Amino acid sequence: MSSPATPLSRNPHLLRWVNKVAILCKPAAIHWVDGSPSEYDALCARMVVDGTFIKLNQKKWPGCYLARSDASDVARVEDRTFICSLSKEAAGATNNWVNPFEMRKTLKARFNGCMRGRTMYVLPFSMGVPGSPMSQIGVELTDSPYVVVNMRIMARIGREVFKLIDADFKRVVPCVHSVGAPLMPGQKDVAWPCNKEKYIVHFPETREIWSYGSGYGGNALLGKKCFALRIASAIARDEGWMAEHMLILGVEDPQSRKTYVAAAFPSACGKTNFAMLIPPRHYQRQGWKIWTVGDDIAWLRPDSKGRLRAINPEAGFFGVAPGTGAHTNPSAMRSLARNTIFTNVALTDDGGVWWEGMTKEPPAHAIDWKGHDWTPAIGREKGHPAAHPNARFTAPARQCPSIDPEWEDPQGVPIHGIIFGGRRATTMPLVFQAFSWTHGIYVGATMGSEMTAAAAGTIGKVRRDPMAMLPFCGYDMGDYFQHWVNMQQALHEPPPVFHVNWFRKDQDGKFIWPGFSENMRVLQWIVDRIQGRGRAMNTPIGWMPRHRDIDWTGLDFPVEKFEELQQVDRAAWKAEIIGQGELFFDLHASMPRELSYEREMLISRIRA
Ligand code: TSX
Ligand code: MN
Repeated sequence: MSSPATPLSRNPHLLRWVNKVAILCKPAAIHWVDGSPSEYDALCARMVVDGTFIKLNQKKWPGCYLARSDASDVARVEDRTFICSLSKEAAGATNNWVNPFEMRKTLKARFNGCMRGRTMYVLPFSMGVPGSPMSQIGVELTDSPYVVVNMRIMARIGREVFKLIDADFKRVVPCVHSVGAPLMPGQKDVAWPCNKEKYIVHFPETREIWSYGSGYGGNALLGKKCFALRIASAIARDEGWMAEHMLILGVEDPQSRKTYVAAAFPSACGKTNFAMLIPPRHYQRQGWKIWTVGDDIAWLRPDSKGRLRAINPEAGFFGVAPGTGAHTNPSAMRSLARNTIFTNVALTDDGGVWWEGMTKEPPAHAIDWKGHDWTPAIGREKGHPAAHPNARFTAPARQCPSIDPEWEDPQGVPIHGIIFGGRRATTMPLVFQAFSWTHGIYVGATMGSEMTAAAAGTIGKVRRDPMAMLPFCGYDMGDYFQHWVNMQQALHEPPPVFHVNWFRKDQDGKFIWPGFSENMRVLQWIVDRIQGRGRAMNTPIGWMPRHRDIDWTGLDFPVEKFEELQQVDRAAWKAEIIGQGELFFDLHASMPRELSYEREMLISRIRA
């Protein structure tokens, strides 16, 4: 066996760049990542010794580890996320822009010597199956072994990717990551090194990513949000495809026909739960089945016949643990039962993990995500949860019981419909279908969620998150909408667009819709509409099902309740349209005219 210091690539551009970054960051060693199981096991074992990882009870949690982050490094840092295009206008009003020359100077100072005393890993990765025409390749230079092992679950990494790079298969996106915590000679390391100053920087024009100061999730696993969304969205715009914050699922009907949809929801709407939905019993008996392709990101591209096809560029799920349990998402629970890395969940006395919502009964005692003793009484009295609300599991997608047999098809799966959604207590009905592609774009562009737990005075206020892409678009949002409009030209038949809301409440503040498995009834109506057999009525906001257009077998959901759920309240919609207008104000310079026309038409229909 050769030493990890031996380069695994002969590509001169790659070798030169690795050398250049090493001279800047001054690591103590370089490790070329081959992606093998033995390398993974050795890195995990090393992290157990160093205190970064706790090996869980292998009888109950085979192949699983727990990491606890620094208490200050627990989530993405949007205010420290930068898009450094040449012009400020290209980045747009909703992104943090810094002049790229200024930023390069800042980064050079920060990265100078930042890896002292650490190993720099050369981590090649493919987003999408290696060699697929829809895939993209990157190399992340990182001083975090935690990043290497997480990336091995979330992406395709190692030798086979180096092979593609050496064959000059495609352009490589260079990514540099440091936790920003150099070690002086003799200095003892901490379990979770990081720096209080953080920079998550994207150069969309030169297609580079530089990340400094954080070891957590989207800040550090650069293939995910930084590459597969921010950089990929800019590449996709240039090349005529789309990088979207969407799950992909396939609905198999009793005739064994599969209809695929891609769906975008803001955070805290249960996107992963929806991607792994289990149909109610009566649907299962009839032969309905939901197949999961992805739970977070979709790359969509028209094929030579003008049909939209999509891949999930990821290989794993980096899911929020709290709220995930046998009742809300049994498929996720089976996905994370082995070979999973947990971050910031609680450790139970029997060497297992626990988080709020995993089971109804909390354990009598646990070690919380900060490493302190925890009991349900402490949870209640001090309001301290056992797991951090943003605690995560990193689990291989292939372990999901509902993973689609086609999920790794290099050509992607056909996309027959698009769904947008939000968390709205009022105004938004359970489901409607947009009148057209451009109306669908308007629906996606104006979508939003009500804030559940927020600063005083903001509860109930709608936070607009167009296509769930506000934090993830690598260029101006108005230009992004224009790209959606332009995509119609490449599509033989643009997919129908739907809007759903599982969260409407009644006068007593109770959820009207049972949600979860019962969402299958909505999916069936959507599939029926896509296949041209579903019935609907024309309303001012779109096509909507009547009570009789939905299959209610096995659920007592009376027509009056359904009408409350589907009600289009004109007064509420007038206020809604005014709220939607704020977005047009912020983005007026680049907003496509098509969307202004859609707004005018909506106003006319509501007024009529
Ligand atoms: O994920 C959710 N989905 C989608 C499932 C496929 N959640 C959890 C959201 C937090 C991340 C939901 N919560 C859903 C939903 O459809 N609906 C609700 C709201 C709700 C919560 C509890 C009940 C009903 C609705 N309980 C009872 O009706 C008993
Ligand atoms: Mn996401």
